[in-house]
Amino acid sequence: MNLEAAMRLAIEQSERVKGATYPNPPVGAVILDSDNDVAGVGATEPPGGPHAEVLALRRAGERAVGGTAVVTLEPCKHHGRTPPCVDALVAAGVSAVAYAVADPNPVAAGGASRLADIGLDVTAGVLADDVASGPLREWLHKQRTGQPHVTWKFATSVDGRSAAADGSSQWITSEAARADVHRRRAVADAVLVGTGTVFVDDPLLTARLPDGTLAERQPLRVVVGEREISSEAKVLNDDSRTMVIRTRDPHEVIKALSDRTDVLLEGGPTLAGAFLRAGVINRILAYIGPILLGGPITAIDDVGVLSIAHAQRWRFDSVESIGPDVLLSLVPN
Ligand code: AOF
Ligand code: ZN
Repeated sequence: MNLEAAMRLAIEQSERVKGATYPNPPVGAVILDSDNDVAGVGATEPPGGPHAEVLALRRAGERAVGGTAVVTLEPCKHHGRTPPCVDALVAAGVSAVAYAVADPNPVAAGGASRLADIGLDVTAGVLADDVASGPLREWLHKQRTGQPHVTWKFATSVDGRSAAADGSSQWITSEAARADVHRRRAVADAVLVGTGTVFVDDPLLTARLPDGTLAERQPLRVVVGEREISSEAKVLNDDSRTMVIRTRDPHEVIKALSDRTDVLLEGGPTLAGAFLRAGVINRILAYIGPILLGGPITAIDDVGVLSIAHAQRWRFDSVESIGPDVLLSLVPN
């Protein structure tokens, strides 16, 4: 197996633990033996547990000797909650290390040059863009800015409506698209709605499996706004924890969520507009159903654009079909 194929496997490993490692990054690692066959794989355990490399080395055992470690993040050289991965790699006898992105955390960084100094063959940047825009996107954003990464998710008709004129909105997108949203809730750190959505839709905001049962991991549920919500609101039930933030100022909300890495904003149109105007949305996920609704209820209110010259311009970073619907992913241009 070549380095890129091994890195794809490491990315797959990291995606399996996405959401379970924060505030630590979801890292994937693959150990190739001296014939370049896969000897072991691993992914970061929840904080305090072993890093990806250590698990992959454990599984590879003696086959790591003279082999290559392929890791989505530069191996750490610090004693944190766990000992340095560079020491584990050297002790296991690997002769080469390839990684995708450098560790921006000043405490952990420097592993690559340490390994090179010891005489290992070190390759940086393997599939770096795939990793940086994929499994490590939210964590890298948090490291760079100190703020959580915010994804705004919404579902609309082809003509941008989130409900029919009478307010009915079940269902604009298919079961398959809704299942995708639940999978994303299960890997998010927090799921956010405004009080308006609680009044209108009374959502549970939990991550559920297709049979309706609760997923193993539940995000923190967050309700934002100045109005009091009913103590009977479903979002306050015992299925997961819920935080109520008594402000509509997006910057205040971000500040209150500063210990989070990956926040999923699920609306409604007023809150999403405020977040877009404040420039605190880092990714948009638009689920679009093949239906037309017309009428006044749009997915988003005012985004502060009065003229086309001031339009918010984004870039599609992926377009995929989900059952009969499409999912557009956008990132800032
Ligand atoms: C790696 N492999 O799988 C991960 C790394 O608190 P600690 O000791 O667990 O260290 C957390 C830091 O280590 C984290 O901020 C990041 O810089 C790095 N994470 N490093 O070599 C891994 N998860
Ligand atoms: Zn480490």
